[in-house]
Amino acid sequence: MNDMTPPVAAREHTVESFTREFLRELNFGRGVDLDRASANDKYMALARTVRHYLMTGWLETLRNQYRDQAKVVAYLSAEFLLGRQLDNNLLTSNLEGIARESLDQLGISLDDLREVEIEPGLGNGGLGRLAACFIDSLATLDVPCIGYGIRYEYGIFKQAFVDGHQVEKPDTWLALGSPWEFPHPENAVTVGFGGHVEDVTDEDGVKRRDWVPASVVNGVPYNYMVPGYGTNRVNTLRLWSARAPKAFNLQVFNEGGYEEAVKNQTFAENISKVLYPEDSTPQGKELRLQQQYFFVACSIADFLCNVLPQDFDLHRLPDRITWQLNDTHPVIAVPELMRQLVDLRGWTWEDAWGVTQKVFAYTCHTLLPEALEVWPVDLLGKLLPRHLEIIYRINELFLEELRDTYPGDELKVRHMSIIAEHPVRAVRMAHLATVAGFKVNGVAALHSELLRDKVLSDFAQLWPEKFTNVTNGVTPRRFVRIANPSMSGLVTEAIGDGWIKDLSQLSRLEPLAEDAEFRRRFRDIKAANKVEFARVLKERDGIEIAGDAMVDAMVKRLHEYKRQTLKLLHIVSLYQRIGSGALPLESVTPRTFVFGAKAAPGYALAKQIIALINAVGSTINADASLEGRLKVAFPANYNVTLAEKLIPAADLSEQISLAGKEASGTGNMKFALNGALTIGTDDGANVEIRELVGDENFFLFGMSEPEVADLEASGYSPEAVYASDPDLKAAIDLISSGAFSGGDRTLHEPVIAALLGEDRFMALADFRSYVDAQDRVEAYYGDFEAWSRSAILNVARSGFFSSDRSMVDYMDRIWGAKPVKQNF
Ligand code: GL7
Repeated sequence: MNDMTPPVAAREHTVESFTREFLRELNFGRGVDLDRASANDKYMALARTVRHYLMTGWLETLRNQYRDQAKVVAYLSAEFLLGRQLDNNLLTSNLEGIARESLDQLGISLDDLREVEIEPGLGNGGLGRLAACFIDSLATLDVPCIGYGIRYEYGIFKQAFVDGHQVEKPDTWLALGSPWEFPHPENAVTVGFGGHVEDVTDEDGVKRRDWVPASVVNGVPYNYMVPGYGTNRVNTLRLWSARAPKAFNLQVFNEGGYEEAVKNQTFAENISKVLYPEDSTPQGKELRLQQQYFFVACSIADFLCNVLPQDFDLHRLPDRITWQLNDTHPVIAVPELMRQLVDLRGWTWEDAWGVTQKVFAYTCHTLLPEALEVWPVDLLGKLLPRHLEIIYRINELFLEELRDTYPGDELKVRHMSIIAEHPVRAVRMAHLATVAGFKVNGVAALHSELLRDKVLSDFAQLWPEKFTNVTNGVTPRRFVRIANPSMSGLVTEAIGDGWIKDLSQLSRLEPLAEDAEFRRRFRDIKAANKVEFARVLKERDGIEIAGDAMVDAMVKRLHEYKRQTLKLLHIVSLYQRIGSGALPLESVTPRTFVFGAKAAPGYALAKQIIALINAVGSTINADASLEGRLKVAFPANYNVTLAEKLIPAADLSEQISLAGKEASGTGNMKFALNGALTIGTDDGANVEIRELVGDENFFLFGMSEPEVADLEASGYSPEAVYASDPDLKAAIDLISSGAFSGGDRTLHEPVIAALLGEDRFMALADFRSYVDAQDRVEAYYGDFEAWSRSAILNVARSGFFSSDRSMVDYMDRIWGAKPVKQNF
């Protein structure tokens, strides 16, 4: 140890020293005595204590970073959906046992303090959670990485239900303080917006373009520790917060012009005010583009000026960094780096482009055409006039190259252009990313194939070597070890704890699927997890469910392509058939249908679907004739914290998107890893899950992607399907009759009209196949030994879905970055 070591050394892991530190934090950090401390005081003191123990690793990682000058992965993402931090940091600092004992001795329950933490919901769903899993894995694998993003003051909205309808409330996650962040206002970076571009000639007579912004905003970095598991490495997540450079105009304020005086401040601080509650269908919002440019400009300036040594020769940039673009949100980084090199450092265009093309790689996360971001040139030019010029120039050179390669094929040139002409002139961010990036990847095997063959096929023909796949993954620390401690204990008892860092070791559980005693213990754990989930639902939402029914879960954003309506039609059909006597109640397995879903606030149909799910739920839950066999539980505000309770309790995982629409899915992986069986279509990563766990341990249904394409081409009539399937017709008619809306036939009409009219995502076409698969589920679930065997095999065969594996694939196929072990 040297004299730079912080006061509490990482190695000093005793209950006594922990207690000392905790009390010191309480007294000196919070200014309270133990007897008068609130739960928040105690949580804060605990968090600060834990953070001390990680500090040595963090400082050492930073020191090594400067010393080794190793290649760094900069993960640029508008979203990091972190979830609670305390549990993860207790795990990585190996302090859980010590903290629990220490707090016990003080008469405090660690579990109570855990509940105090409000999770930072700085993401919409899968894409944001993926970013959080990736930085966890990179730290665990000892790979130098900086996550760059936005410190939204308000994260994803808090969902409430009023009469079954979604109401959005602000997510005040910072209200009680945030013990995990380290603000550094002294390292603020300045970012410009608007204004104009002019020609200037510098002292050496060199002409260049000079951007004169109309306003500037400061980006203040907030650093978060990203500790690896089983290593001393602690990487950094740097989130930017926007501030006005000049807080306000005192003169105007003193004259009583209060609003006028803080105008600049409002403009600036709005930029990091709130996470856009969009999922897959971005709206062309000016503020969103401001956010994108804001965090990207801060991050590039930070890396070039603060992370790299001052004398670093930027021609060697590709040896030191890959900027991984998490979807198109950060793609404005491309012209920003060009501006940094050409305008600010006087490089030639060719040199700058040569370097730029070697440092960016692009991950696409969608297949929906409407989700591919485009920015109208009017807007982009108004906000970032110089960047628009640079984009035009990139495009001009790209189109020249295309015309050389495909002489006379103007149609192809138009299709591939970075600039779209219709309906308005706009920049296609996915094209810009593909042209500038040295690699483009999809997020599951099928998705990457469809990207290559459909969405970006022209580009894949031109540059086949650019395209690759990296199937998503999830961190086994949070989603198995922390979320499911009992199952983790059982697994560790059986195969040791190596699986936590090397999830492929789960395959060693395979033989135990044949062991009756192991199956019994596995089942008992699932049963106990259900009881715990039921307790949480009661306490959190006042929802009562049976502790022993089958838990059938569909949790994901509300989107037509994900087909919550298909799940709903199955529930309504069961209800209808029971009610009509076609299905004897005694033959129905007791089931709780759990939904968790937020709808984008502007997505009217999604909100109507939520209202319908709630309406069906209230009716079914109140119907005494069902004797409680069917229950619908739709807790509001599904988030990472609730996921960690639900997933370990689930028996059945619903992954029922229309084939060819879900890029990957990651919830599907979390469920399989916790021993739920999947009912799913051949879509996204479901394809790989099924291949690995085996057909006999997966309930496949529905059309394949080529079948969907064929049906689309030959003309799809939802009306005809409705007319030809009596069960489907009866279910839809029951909804239309007003059975779930107190006789009101109009209330749910828009949902029904969307299904019977266009049914864009072919829920009706897959209904029969889905219901048949559900019948197979029922039958199989009755054979509890067979079901447990399949559940264990799901766990044993899902090790591939660790985000550690994803990171190794990114390193091999894209980054060329290597682990750097810390020796101390
Ligand atoms: C998503 C995809 O929809 C989802 O299938 C994928 O698992 C995830 C991570 O790759 O990315 N794309 C997207 O825009 N969101 C997603 O969750 C919000």
